[in-house]
Amino acid sequence: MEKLIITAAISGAEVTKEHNPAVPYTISEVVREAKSAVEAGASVIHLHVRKDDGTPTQSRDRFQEAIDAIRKECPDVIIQPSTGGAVGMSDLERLQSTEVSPTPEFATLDCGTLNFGGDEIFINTDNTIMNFAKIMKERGIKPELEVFDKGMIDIALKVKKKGLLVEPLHFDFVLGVQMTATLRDLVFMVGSIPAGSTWTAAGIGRSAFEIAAATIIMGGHVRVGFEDNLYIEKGVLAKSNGELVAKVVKLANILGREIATPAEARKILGL
Ligand code: KMH
Ligand code: ZN
Repeated sequence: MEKLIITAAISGAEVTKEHNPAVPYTISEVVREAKSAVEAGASVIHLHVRKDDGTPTQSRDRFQEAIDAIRKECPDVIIQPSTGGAVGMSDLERLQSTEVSPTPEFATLDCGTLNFGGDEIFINTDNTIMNFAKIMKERGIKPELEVFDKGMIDIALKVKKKGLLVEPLHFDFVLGVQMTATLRDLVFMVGSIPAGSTWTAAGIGRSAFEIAAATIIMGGHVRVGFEDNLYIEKGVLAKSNGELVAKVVKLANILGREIATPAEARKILGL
């Protein structure tokens, strides 16, 4: 089986220090969390940035600052900026994360609109998705197709039909936001993507490690991190993203799956 790529989603845009005091806001906190994840075995950092007070931002300058600072400590890691940003941001605002230098090799592409809790709606119209895909293709950025339910796989395949996505596709199944996060859901999602695609799965909240274990067995790749889950076990907050990544490494060791280095992850993903 292919080696396991672990993505650390170190901060997200929605979780705060009130949820877990280790959620990073400042550049030095972002570097601390990225470094802890990489040292534990992550080869990809999924990156959101914040202002120092924790407010989410898609500012090009803030992304540049964070990426440059992470690079100094973790020169080889794959940095995957978010183009999702936070609920309510405009498309132009969100795309700024792809305008850093050098151009990112990898970035997220959200493939549909979804309920994000309470009155929040994360809007991704067909035109938004196609425009993001076109820009990412022109800039040579590989999209990680963020799919929060099966319909979003179908939207991604529609975008591919228009020639805006290059195969092999890479999907990230985000389970536990819009759809539930059961093993049946995971098997259904994996069976719904084109042969030859690669995939990562992220279980939100309490499903994180159950989804991780199933994914390791099924040959997919795993995403964990504060964006998705703040607890290392029931009722115990994780001290760092590194602690969450280390738990996935432990599961992989038990289940006999080796961990990919960033160079190996680049090969597997075709970056
Ligand atoms: N914060 C969510 C609204 C992504 O990074 O592309 C969007 C998100 C997905 O986190
Ligand atoms: Zn994200």
